[in-house]
Amino acid sequence: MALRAFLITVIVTAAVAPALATVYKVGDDAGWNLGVNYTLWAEGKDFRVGDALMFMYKPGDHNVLKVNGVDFPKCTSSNATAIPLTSGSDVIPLSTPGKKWYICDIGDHCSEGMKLVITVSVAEGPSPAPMPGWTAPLPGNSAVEVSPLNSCVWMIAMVAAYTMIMA
Ligand SMILES: *[C@@H]1O[C@H](CO)[C@@H](O)[C@H](O)[C@H]1NC(C)=O
Ligand SMILES: *[C@@H]1O[C@H](CO)[C@@H](O)[C@H](O)[C@H]1NC(C)=O
Ligand SMILES: [Cu+2]
Repeated sequence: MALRAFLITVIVTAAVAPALATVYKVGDDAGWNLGVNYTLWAEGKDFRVGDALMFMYKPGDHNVLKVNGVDFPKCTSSNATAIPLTSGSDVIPLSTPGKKWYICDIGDHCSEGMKLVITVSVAEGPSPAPMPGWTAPLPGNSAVEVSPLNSCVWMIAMVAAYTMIMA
């Protein structure tokens, strides 16, 4: 029966979606640039191990350098071997819990605001929203997380539902 199959698809999707990783586009539409308050951007976001950050900017204009908590307020890097990311679409997987610090290493960009500190928590455990994946399709919300994986699950669910209804 198509309706029953559809409901099963919805339930399975609901169960799987929250477990999938979120890719956070840093700064949302503003990207990784001057004139953005990244403290404000990170506020209220629930970064988990398995999620990723995506820094989007014009290559050459900026870069992304991971620093430690001592260097972060000083906008410096004491790690001589650390190499900044420069591709303009840098994806950084959040593979361990704890605080992570990132700065733009070009000019005075860091002290002008191009610095981001986040706290990553373990993937397991209680989530503040029961199904964070379901908020992803909302348009026009600056707090919406970019999540190709969730979108993919949604698409599969839609196609499955459509196929079953048409069958
Ligand atoms: C950025 O936002 C945070 C949190 O709202 C605020 O405390 C801080 O003063 C802001 N920084 C700037 C430079 O506006
Ligand atoms: C310095 O940077 C390198 C390369 O990114 C990294 O592997 C290493 O862990 C860093 N060292 C410290 C002390 O943060
Ligand atoms: Cu910069």
